Amino acid sequence: MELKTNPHIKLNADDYLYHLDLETSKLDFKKEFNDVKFVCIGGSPTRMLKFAKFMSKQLTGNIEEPRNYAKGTDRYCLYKAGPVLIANHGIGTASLSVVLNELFKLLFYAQCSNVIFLRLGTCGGIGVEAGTVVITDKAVNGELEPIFSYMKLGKRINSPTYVDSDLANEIYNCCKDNFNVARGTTCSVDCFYEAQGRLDGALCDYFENDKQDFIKRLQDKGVINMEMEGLGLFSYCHRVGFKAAMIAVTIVNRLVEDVPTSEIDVIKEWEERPFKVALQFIRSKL
Ligand code: R2B
Repeated sequence: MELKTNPHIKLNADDYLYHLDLETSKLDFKKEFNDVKFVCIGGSPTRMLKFAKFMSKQLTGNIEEPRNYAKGTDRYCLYKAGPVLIANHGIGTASLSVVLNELFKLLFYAQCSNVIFLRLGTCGGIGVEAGTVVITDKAVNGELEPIFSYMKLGKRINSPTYVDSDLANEIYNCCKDNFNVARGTTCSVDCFYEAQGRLDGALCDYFENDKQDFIKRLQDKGVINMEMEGLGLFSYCHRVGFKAAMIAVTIVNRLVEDVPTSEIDVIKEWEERPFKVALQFIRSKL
């Protein structure tokens, strides 16, 4: 059997998932991962370790330090809590694309089916108060088009993004009574500073009124948050045939300010909100 999106990848071949430091000849992927039904990813390894501990305790009652399957590398981390695989993806689509390719192959070698990907992230809010959990129902690029642009063999490919609105609705409906959640369009870009119209990067040749015009244009298009991985997530998952959703907490309202609060305890509490939404959704499916 071969991976349907790459005929070069065969089920029983030796493969080394380099950035996860996992080898098919050294680990029985099917035995370790065949029961995986959800893959939860987020930017920071520390936050995803926290999520792994939280999910282990909630789903299995296990309070031991979770095993990091990717401990041979410091690129990414990889944990498992019951049927949930947990990894970090770093910042931006380039970093996300590497771990997604290797996670997709891991799921193929483990012969998993009907897996749902959830990105649990942080983002900047547009007109929603900081601490709001945003469920994406449409993803657009910095030109406000629902298109993910990437390079293949030296050519630029523009691929339309697809957000599974049934899945987004399901997540929203299962948590809307318990959490401060909003549904809307996410603008996904490659840079934290200029592409998001911030005035506080080292490079900036525009002014407050230009930034306000940009943010207003976003708002007029229904954008309620900005981040850096959503377009890639939806595009890659759609191409390989996995459902995906994004649950991202706003850590700043960009209509008011550019820089998130420096109160670290407040940020930490906000960062855990997507954990709770994901747990509630995952529990509803088990
Ligand atoms: C949100 O936060 C990170 C940048 O600080 C980035 O990964 C994103 O999308």
